[in-house]
Amino acid sequence: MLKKDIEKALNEQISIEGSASFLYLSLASWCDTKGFEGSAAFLYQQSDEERMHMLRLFHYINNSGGFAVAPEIKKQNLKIGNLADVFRLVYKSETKVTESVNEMVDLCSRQKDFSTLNFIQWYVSEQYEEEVLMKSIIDKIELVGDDGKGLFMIDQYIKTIRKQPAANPAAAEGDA
Ligand code: OFO
Repeated sequence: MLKKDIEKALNEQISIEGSASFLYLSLASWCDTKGFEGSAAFLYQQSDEERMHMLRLFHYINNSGGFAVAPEIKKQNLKIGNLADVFRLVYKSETKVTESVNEMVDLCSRQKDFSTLNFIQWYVSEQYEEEVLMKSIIDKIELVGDDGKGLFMIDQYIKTIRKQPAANPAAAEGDA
């Protein structure tokens, strides 16, 4: 049975993953309408992935005697000038997710909830991989600056990125 404060924190994590999913959908839309079709495809895929992260939490909470709550969709006012801005927003969102995952780890350790601690480890690995990937994309975009040809090439490269979810034994548990 989940402790109330663990259930609350897991539900907050659902909300954070849901926000990331919708943020990536908005960013995909921007890319789609600016000719960055590779980045759009990548971000649509990332948006789906974040939804899966959310569902994984849903199943875990409900399977553990808690009650998973669907998050509210908040309107996003984004200021995007170029492709670098898009991936800076992605990176910022990922660091926010990482912070909250780390807080979950801390809470589970303090509460000695080793089952949830084990479950949340998958997110720790996933976040590490996401941050490294997004940072490497930003580095490449910054290398070419405003050069149209360079941005086109990078967009083509981004299209080829097929991220594998983090490998962790806990991944199978509560898998959506
Ligand atoms: Fe689920 O936020 Fe990153 O992966």
